[in-house]
Amino acid sequence: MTRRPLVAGNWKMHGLRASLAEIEAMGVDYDAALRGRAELVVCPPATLVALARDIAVRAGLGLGAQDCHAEASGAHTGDISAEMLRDAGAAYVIVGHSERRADHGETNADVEAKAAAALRAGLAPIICVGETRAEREAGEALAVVAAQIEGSLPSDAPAQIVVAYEPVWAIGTGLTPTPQDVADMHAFARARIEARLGGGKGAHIRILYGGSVKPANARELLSVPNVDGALVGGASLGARDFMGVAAAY
Ligand code: G2H
Repeated sequence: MTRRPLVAGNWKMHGLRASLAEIEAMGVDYDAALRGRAELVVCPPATLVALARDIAVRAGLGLGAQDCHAEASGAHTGDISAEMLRDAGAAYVIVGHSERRADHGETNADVEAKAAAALRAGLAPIICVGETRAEREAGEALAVVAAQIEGSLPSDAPAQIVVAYEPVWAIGTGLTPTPQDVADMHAFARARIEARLGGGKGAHIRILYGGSVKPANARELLSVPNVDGALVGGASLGARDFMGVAAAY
């Protein structure tokens, strides 16, 4: 089964207008050869999505956002809908990132509703799952990820959705699981995705690894079976490191 690798940059709450220069710089290195091997997507803060649209189009980069509301519009002060993000130029939206699950109390049901909203708006959701350090140490990592996949993926989701496995203890810490641990979890996740969606979709859905991915470890992590790309945080803020990760392909 051929799945086109996807490297997505999650800028989190970083980036001012001056940061658009980094997206311009990514475009320079994202030449036809690399484009033929992997898809690159940048997910800046919502304030920059519309401003990045033309740059991304010129560079052949995909554009995404980091969260959306579950409804298309309404009295929800401060929130942004998937329709608005689509209108601004996004094609992807991250949902269920562990920082949103922790900081905003988002449940699997919330994440599923956001993913469904993204799909209705024509966006591909990047649905994040992953266990905490305490859960891993308690031997619960597989059960936690299974429950997140079961609860966070809309049961009728198409194969265009993306799933990102991000062990919480590896995020922004410089720690990473062993390649064998990643291989085991991704194979498990693919089986659970198929169990949730059926119809052979599990074999088509890209499963990204996320958590302290950087140029120095990208080749090792991205060559693991069932790893179809990376969700990159800190190392996606600058063109040099982000392209250094993409160079693994
Ligand atoms: C995990 C990742 C991006 P970082 O959150 O989603 O961040 O690469 O900084 O660990």
